[in-house]
Amino acid sequence: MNMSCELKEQIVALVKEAGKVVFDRDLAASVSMKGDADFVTAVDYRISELVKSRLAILTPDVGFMSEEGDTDLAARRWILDPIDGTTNLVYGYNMSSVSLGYMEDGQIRFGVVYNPYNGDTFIAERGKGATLNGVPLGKAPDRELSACLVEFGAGSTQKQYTETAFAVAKEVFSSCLDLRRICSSALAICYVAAGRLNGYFEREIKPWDYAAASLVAEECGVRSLDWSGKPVQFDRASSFVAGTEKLLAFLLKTIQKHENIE
Ligand code: LIP
Repeated sequence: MNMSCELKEQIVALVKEAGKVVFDRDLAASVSMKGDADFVTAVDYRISELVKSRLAILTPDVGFMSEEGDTDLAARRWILDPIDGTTNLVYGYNMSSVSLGYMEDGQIRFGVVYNPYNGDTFIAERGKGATLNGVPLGKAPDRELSACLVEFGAGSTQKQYTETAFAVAKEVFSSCLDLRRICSSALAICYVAAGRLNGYFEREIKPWDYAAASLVAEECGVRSLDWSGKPVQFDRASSFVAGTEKLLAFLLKTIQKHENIE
């Protein structure tokens, strides 16, 4: 699909409109459980419905995949995380995002990640760079290990990976400047692109967590890989590691030592 400037503007406006739903206190307070330690709120559902219905009008020939129940694997599809950082939303932590990526033939072509709490808007188009709030992001800074801040991703529903995740985290903490847990994967990956963080790892996340953000990162020279070092795919859950060059090599080596991946 050739996206016109007008369509891109409409998509960004839609994501921002959808993000404002987080401020609806009644919807945010309507919380249910999808599983152990796995929250969903009426905000997630409202955003998913809003974005799906508008995209059906704007791009009727494009499929739709969303965290909240849409499993379309069409070659051309939108990939939405209505709220990435739902636990943060439930706890009033003010660190969540709406993440929407457009995929065609196995590649993300366009992506928007929006944090409604501070207005941060990351936009990327394949081959044309990435912006934060309209300002172009250059190449992410390739810091020395001792100067790297790293997002330690460990989903509350993924306790089975505790030993591995914390073994890797312990080593990363010892060698790098510090760890962070902002707990919105999409924002963490965009933060790596913007130099606010330098890397991120997590044993298992879903395509909607990284689809849009991985393009923002790629346009800033940051690769998104699975824990065996292959580029991530967008049709199933995946292990995930992203980082600037020196840090990425260290993260992969550390991960593979603890995972015994050849
Ligand atoms: C969450 C992430 C978080 C990650 C969790 C989970 P949700 O997504 O963004 O950073 O650690 O594994 O996937 O459920 O809030 O959309």
